[in-house]
Amino acid sequence: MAKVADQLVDLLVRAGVRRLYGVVGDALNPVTDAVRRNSAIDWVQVRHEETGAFAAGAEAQLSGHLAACAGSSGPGHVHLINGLYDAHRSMAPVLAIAAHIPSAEIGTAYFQETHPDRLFAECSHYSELISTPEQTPRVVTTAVQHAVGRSGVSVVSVAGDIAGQDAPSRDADVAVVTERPAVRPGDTEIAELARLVDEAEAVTLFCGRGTAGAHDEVMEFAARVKAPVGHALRGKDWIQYDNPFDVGMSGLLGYGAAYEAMHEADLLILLGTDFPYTAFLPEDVRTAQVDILAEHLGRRSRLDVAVWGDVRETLCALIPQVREKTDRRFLDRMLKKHADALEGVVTAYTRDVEHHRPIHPEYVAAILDEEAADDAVFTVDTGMCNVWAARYLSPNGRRRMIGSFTHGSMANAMPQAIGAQLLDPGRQVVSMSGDGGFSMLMGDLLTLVEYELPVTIVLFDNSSLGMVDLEMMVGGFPPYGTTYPHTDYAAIARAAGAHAVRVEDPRDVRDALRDGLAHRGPSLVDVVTDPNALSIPPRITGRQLAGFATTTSKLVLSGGVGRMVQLARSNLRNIPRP
Ligand SMILES: Cc1ncc(C[n+]2csc(CCOP(=O)(O)OP(=O)(O)O)c2C)c(N)n1
Ligand SMILES: [Mg+2]
Repeated sequence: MAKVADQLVDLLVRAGVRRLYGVVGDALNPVTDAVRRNSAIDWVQVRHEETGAFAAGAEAQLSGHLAACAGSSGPGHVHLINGLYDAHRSMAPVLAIAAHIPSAEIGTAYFQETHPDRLFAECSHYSELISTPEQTPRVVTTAVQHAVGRSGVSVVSVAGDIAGQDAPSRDADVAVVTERPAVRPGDTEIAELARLVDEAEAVTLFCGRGTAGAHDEVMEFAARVKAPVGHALRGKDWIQYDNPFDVGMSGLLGYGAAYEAMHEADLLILLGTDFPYTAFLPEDVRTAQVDILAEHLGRRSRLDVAVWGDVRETLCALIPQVREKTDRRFLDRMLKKHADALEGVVTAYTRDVEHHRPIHPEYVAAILDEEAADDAVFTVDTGMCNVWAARYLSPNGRRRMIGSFTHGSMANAMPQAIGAQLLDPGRQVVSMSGDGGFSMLMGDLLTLVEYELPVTIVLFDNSSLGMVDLEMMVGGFPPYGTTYPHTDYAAIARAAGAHAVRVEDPRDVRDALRDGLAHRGPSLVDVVTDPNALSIPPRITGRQLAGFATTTSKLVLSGGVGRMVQLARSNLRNIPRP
């Protein structure tokens, strides 16, 4: 007779889940046993449950389909929480199973007792406890519909004794949602937006993650209304490539002329972005915003038209309704500004960098961009790796870059790489890791080795919590608690069974990366990098930058921009000569 746990696992499989990441534990035993007996799903044993949650979140972000993780009672599921926050805030459909203490003990401060249905309330759309077997099909189905339908986390809690009981007679033959619908905004909003576009002389588009799958429509619209196109970090994958209207990225890590294009426009259209830094958004420019989530509309900036729908559908409806503009002076001026801005910073890493010791991290990022595959997945640690990835990785529509871009957690990259590689074993997966981030969940290097995953970890090893060091410096604090003793991570990785090399001479960087990327199992390229890589523009004073996530500054960090300069120059060649 099937148990509650069998029914739960069977429902996950029907919803498309192929792996359950976690660490076993007594209350979870009926679930792991159900996985063992079900050939359609694998158990992936990680060394820390947070890794499992990050890995599931990465799978979900890359595939768009439901992924899952599990934790045993109390501390086991508490360990999931940071990874689940990240998945939820990245809008990744993830279902977590939180095993619970024996049902008869709930409410008695029993050994390991927590209240998982409450614990996960803030990082999920749905968090419920299965108290009787009869609830199982409906609770699990509802959890799936929440995670997939609303793009985020659902948590199902179940005590071990309940999970081990006979399943209810009602079969779990419920259809579950798998694909998001296309959402077309109302005619009134489209007409109003078209009117604003026709009235405006200078339109700028600013694009976020919601432009995924809408590259062609964004370009067609920009061409029609002669609009410069900027992006937020999460829009980079979808917008920066094949973009003759590119004016770069806005924000603290930004570069180019996105800021100017947004502020000097007379209509700014925000496309699928919940860009959080209001200091970078104009206060006196007419603004329209298009988003699939109505709650995103207007929460960061002034808004003249709120358009509730997905970006692609909106643009398909809008394009035929707007008049084609002929005056491209604003666009050309911004493209020129963009190219000039990039020229101004290009020397940041190029000067004598082949001899610079410790190795300049921008040099490593630039070479990695050249050596990585055209369809590589990059996972990027929070910290300075965000800066290097934002400025040096060249998207092409087939590469993908994921990080903890909304939650901003450290230690995300290597765990996300585990999920990315298991999802697609033939694809090149590169983890751009900070030494702080890597060492935080370093135990899961053993997971890479155990499953022989060919992930390449490129470790930016500056013996420092570099991003915070920088924050302290600009905040007027003396750096404190930001350095680590030098550690030979390559030796640790070799001892764990991975291919690993420590690189201290810049001339060895390219070969070390090539070898790491070509290696058929896990590899770690431990590059000893300069902790003082970025200079702060001298005009920044303490009060202007109050912290990475809470910045009120409009200033961006200095540094190079790699291949983008060539792109900007080639876009200038598209400007028609009079
Ligand atoms: C879990 C967590 N703890 C602390 C922080 C604050 N924080 C942000 S970046 C950072 C430093 C990261 O250091 P490392 O991984 O070595 O990268 P680096 O900036 O040196 O390249 C810290 C401590 C955070 N974002 N997340
Ligand atoms: Mg570091």
